[in-house]
Amino acid sequence: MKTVTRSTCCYCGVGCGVLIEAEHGRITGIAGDPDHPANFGRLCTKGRTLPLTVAGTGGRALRPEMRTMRNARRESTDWDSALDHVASRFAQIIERDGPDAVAFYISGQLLTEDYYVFNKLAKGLVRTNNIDTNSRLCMSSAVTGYKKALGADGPPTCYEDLELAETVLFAGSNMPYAHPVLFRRLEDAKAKNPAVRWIVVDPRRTDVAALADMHLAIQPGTDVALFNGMLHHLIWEGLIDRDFIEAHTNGFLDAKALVREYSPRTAASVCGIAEEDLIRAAEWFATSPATLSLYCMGLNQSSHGTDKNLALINLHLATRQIGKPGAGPFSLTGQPNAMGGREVGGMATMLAAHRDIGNAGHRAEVEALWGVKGLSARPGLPAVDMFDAIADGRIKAVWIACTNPVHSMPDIARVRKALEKAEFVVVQEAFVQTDTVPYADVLLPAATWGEKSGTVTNSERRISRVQAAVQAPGDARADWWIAAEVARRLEGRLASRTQRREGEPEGIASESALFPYSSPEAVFDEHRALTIGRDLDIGGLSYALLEDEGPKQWPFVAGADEGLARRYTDGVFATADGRAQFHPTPYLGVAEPTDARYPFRLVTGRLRDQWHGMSRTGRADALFAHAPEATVVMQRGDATRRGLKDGDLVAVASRRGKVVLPVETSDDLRSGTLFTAMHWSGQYLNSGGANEATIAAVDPHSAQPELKHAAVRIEVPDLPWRVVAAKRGDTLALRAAVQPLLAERRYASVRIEDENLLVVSAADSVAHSEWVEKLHDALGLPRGDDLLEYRDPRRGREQRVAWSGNMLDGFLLTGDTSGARAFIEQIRSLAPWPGPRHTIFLPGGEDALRSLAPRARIVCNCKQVTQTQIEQAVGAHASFDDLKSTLGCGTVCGSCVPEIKRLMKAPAAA
Ligand SMILES: Nc1nc2c(c(=O)[nH]1)N[C@H]1C(S)=C(S)[C@@H](COP(=O)(O)OP(=O)(O)OC[C@H]3O[C@@H](n4cnc5c(=O)[nH]c(N)nc54)[C@H](O)[C@@H]3O)O[C@H]1N2
Ligand SMILES: Nc1nc2c(c(=O)[nH]1)N[C@H]1C(S)=C(S)[C@@H](COP(=O)(O)OP(=O)(O)OC[C@H]3O[C@@H](n4cnc5c(=O)[nH]c(N)nc54)[C@H](O)[C@@H]3O)O[C@H]1N2
Ligand code: SF4
Ligand SMILES: [Mo]
Repeated sequence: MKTVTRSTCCYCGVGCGVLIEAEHGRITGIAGDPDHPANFGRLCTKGRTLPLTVAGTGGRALRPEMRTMRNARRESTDWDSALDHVASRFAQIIERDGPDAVAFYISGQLLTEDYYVFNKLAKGLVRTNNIDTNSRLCMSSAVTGYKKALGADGPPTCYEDLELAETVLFAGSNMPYAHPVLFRRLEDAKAKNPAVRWIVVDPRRTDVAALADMHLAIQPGTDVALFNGMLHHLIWEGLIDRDFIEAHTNGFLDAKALVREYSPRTAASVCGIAEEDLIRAAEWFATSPATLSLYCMGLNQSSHGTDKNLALINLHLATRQIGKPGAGPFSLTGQPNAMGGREVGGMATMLAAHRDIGNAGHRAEVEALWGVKGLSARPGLPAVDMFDAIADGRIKAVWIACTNPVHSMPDIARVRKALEKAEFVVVQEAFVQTDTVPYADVLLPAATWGEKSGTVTNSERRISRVQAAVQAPGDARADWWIAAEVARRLEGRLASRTQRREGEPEGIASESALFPYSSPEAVFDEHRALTIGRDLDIGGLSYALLEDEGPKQWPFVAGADEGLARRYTDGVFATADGRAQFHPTPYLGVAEPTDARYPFRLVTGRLRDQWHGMSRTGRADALFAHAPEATVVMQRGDATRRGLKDGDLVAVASRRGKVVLPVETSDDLRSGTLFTAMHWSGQYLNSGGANEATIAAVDPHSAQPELKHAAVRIEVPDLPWRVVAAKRGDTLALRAAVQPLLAERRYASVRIEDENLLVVSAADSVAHSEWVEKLHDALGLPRGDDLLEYRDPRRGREQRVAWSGNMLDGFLLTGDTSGARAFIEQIRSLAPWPGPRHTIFLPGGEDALRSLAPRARIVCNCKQVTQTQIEQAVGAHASFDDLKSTLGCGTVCGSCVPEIKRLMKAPAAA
């Protein structure tokens, strides 16, 4: 029987509604929910391919696993044993070393209910505030920015403002890649009203920068100088709203005094942009009827990310671009439930429902609501400090859930060291092919998208119901359930610390006082109770209401018909005196300036079709077509000056570590800047990717690390020995087989070339023939009749071709690997080899192979349209509508539209 289940996409903070189709317990399809107010039926490439990520159980965590002795292998076990083991190890360590000797590192991808239970477990039961999340790497500067300036966390804006804004400032946000469906709404708004202006502040020329009315290609990290310079100009020209400032804000004079030093000329020169552009941007910002700023990691991931946020909010306050339709500082949330995590207070520095740990009254309120005593007043350790404390032994046990810190934290060498040192590591994961799973002493298998039920809150404070369409495979369980089961056991064991009830045995609490939940709904109801009277009051919400009436924005007080679309429309802010606060924001630069030894600035960010550590998107071969392998993007002139061309291997080295990658030249960067995508990890490379090089410097207010910028140099390693091998088959299984070999070479990279075709490239200073045999076997290349070999020792060349009938099924080349591309194309063509097998090595065979045209890059994933096809059509003067009707590109999900428009705008440059 076919079922359709209403739920949400589990990727980005847009929070699109989806309809999940399932049959016989398997997810078979997906569609955008036409009634969901975030997407009205749209989905992007990632959302559309979600069913592929949960197809099959290969690579899924299916059973609890644990090791009882250090360095032993983990063995499968049953839930009771795993849960008892986790509870008893945690209890032991807490009894021995105190509650702050344990820590929880969780995720903005958990549902609100999961998050709530973890937070209560840490703060209410263990009584440690050592619970932090990957939102520390993501949203924490936005949180401190909002709280300091407006008095409360959460954006004042809503999605409708995307349609109502007349000037849109994108600051450190690559929306076409990171928030695609919201970008569709902006595209539509601009198409309807061409007077709408887009200003983009980004050191790279992204697709939106290329399409914008103005691109301020600032030097990385200089945003504060830019915003200060803009404010200086507006004050000087009298383009600020004095009445509003007078009536509704504090601190303007301090901010004014500070920006005195930032004349447009000074600021523009710090930023490396034209003074006229800065002035024009300021005037557009101030004089537009409605200016909306959309900002993301380019502001937050900085050692002064809070100041970047505050400097931008200063501009909004000074010009009254806030609290009215189409205007305001809109922090785009990254993860699907970063907001929900903030609501339940699931971080080291906050308490439930936007309460503060340091506030005794707030602690007492939470104690009363939870029925506990003695919440810890000591702030917990934020992510970077938490891993440092694990490394130096202050924290002995850590429970990691729904995040992959050995990939995503800055300076991962430090994280690896910490996890090696830890006495006890629990990893709660849905997929096993990640860089963190090997460190688990206990692996707890989690249910994932399509299998979970609860709620999430998207970027516009809108709460949606998430529903399970199928049962989780194997023994995988919902995250809230796992946390609550351990909590119940821990409650029994820690009962001596609290008040063990008369006659109650030590061990599992038969009737849990603190964790009595039988469903996520019970958890939600408790969370709701904690919000009543707070700024995020959701007293009027329930599962039933969300299911009957659809997603709702908070606040949504009891008896309300609707949530609040826009906050602060009356000019009353959430501060004690109701006034917003200006902050003087001096420009402080980046944590690690470039110098003669490390002359390049490494910038990191996202690809269109991949999600973080790729544990999910990496399961959908189709998502590799847009960017099939890890590269480092280098400005063309910088590359030429060093004699580098596309494909040359370089080491991007910082003071902390390095990553070897092929060069990809580009005109979209300024000289001195490099870019690499954050997604690639030890699952694809011989290193852990970008974060081998990044720096763990953090913002003093938000503790958010500067993941965007590190000073690096380019080394050209001498790696003359090359291997390229490929195999057709289940790429997930092939990847699992070759991954353990990658770290053995000085360069190794896995690319997914096509559906069911995996390619491994490696390089080293000398030949490693045993490794070649290991690779041969890991790829499952044949050894008998179906292998054809050609050796030319004089030219140091070896070629192995695997056959399946008269088709090429794989190959392995060492020495001269220049023929690899031709072999790949032959496999991709799915054409039988026209002659006897051995002719493939004869001159005629080589010619036949060489004549195969290399595949061009796919721009449109849905219709498989290549860049070459689009460029040819553009060359023949096709309009956008022509392209749509002839090639079909851009007609389905629209994720490719910005790139197509860009190719049309500047065919030569692109
Ligand atoms: N496809 C895809 N979408 C995603 C995600 C994903 O993994 N893949 N992840 C989600 C998550 S969790 C997040 S947090 C968001 C992130 O969404 P974004 O923040 O929009 O994405 P990033 O690519 O990390 O960074 C945005 C831009 O910041 C620029 N930048 C770098 N340094 C600076 C600077 O100093 N100043 C300014 N102004 N700009 C700078 C980069 O060049 C980059 O283009 O995306 C969400 N959506
Ligand atoms: N250099 C650099 N580093 C960065 C960034 C950057 O821009 N540059 N961005 C940072 C940002 S903004 C973010 S948000 C982080 C993201 O970094 P991570 O949090 O490490 O990202 P994910 O790979 O999404 O990790 C989520 C994990 O949860 C697993 N999972 C999936 N579903 C479930 C489930 O239902 N339950 C459980 N328990 N597990 C599940 C997935 O398999 C995956 O391994 O990366 C940060 N790191
Ligand atoms: S924009 Fe794409 S990734 Fe984000 S929620 Fe919507 S479908 Fe998912
Ligand atoms: Mo994020």
